[in-house]
Amino acid sequence: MATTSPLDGPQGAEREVRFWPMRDLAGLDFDPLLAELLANDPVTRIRLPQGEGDAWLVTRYRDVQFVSNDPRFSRKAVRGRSVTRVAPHFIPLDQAVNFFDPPEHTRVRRTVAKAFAARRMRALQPRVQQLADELLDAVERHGPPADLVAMLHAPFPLAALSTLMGVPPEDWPRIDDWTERVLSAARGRQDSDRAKAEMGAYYADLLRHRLAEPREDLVSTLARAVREEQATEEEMAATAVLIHSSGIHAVRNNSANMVYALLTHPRQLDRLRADRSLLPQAVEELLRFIPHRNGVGLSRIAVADVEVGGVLIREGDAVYVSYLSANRDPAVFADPDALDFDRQHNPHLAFGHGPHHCLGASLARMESQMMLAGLLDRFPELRLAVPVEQVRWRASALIRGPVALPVTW
Ligand code: FLV
Ligand code: FLV
Repeated sequence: MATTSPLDGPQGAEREVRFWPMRDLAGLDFDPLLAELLANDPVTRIRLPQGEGDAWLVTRYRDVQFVSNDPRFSRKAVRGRSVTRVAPHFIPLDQAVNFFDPPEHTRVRRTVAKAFAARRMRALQPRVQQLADELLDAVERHGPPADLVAMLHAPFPLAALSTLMGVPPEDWPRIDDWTERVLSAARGRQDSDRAKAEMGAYYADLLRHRLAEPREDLVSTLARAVREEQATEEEMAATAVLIHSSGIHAVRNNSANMVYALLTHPRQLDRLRADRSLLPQAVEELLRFIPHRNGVGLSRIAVADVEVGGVLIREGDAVYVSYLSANRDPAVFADPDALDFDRQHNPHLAFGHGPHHCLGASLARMESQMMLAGLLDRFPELRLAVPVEQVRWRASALIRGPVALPVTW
């Protein structure tokens, strides 16, 4: 009797390709296509609105971990290839750390890894707390209603990252403008590419200044790596652009999403108010639960034939993983669609997995905890100032978040 294996099914080009059109979703709704694929078609072919050709999309937790941690899936091989994607342009510059593979990746990442270690973040805590306190003071002085995006979520990570990098306050508005243009699917390729190039040139210049006159900041750390020939100026400028813009944009939107999620899940909010020691695990659960982005981010290219979840992926194929769907996989998370601050087992992948795992995870956690703690302490009656349907969400966004978050107390 012949045995059948999953590999006997239709492979590669013979498989149906699903078009994923990237419609704006309401609130923090989970993308219905991701939910369906996770349940029924965990390794599938997709086509996104921009770029060329098709790609694989991997949605289950185990398979996502496997692909993001296996050297046969290359980021370097994506450079210069017009892989099907959500944004018209590539977010990173070619020489940024997320476009390298080990061992080169290890060399580039090592230049900054120590500066982002949990221990260093704890040393930075008082300064970052002061930035948060100043913004929260201003919210109190302003009085209700107030827009938390404008008054807290947007300025806080801009100030925190810029202080860490060593970018002077007079340049923050330019950094802010470049960040919004680089991390957008809606501006068009030319404008986003120009913003990315301008921000890269800004950092190349700042690196030269710090090479001449080092200070106690991250740009000086990057400049030292150039001087000691651990990395090139182009690699360090591109990596600075990635760290700065991603760090601002992800925390800005995700922390607003966290507050929105709390204000629309009153039982969990009450639970947290009643037991403030839950805050760290509440932040982890919010990271798991919130669908951080639309679609998928940066792909990888298979550099050999590899079987994933019983499907043969061919050398040269582009592969995406979804950390969002992995975070809702019922094989790992009981009742995955529930926001539950008492969840005991929460190995979420909100910061990715493998060698490219988010460098700024400790800083992001610290910033999110500070913002939520400050809001809970100061505004015990915090609530939305408008009906929930009137909260407006970023259109054609890569990273999801509210345009404004009007609250009262
Ligand atoms: O840094 C990356 C990133 C950040 C983020 O907030 C969302 C993402 O989808 C990504 C990504 O896909 C790749 C990155 O390097
Ligand atoms: O959203 C994306 C993104 C965010 C980011 O902070 C860094 C990135 O490299 C990316 C990316 O490559 C693709 C995205 O859609």
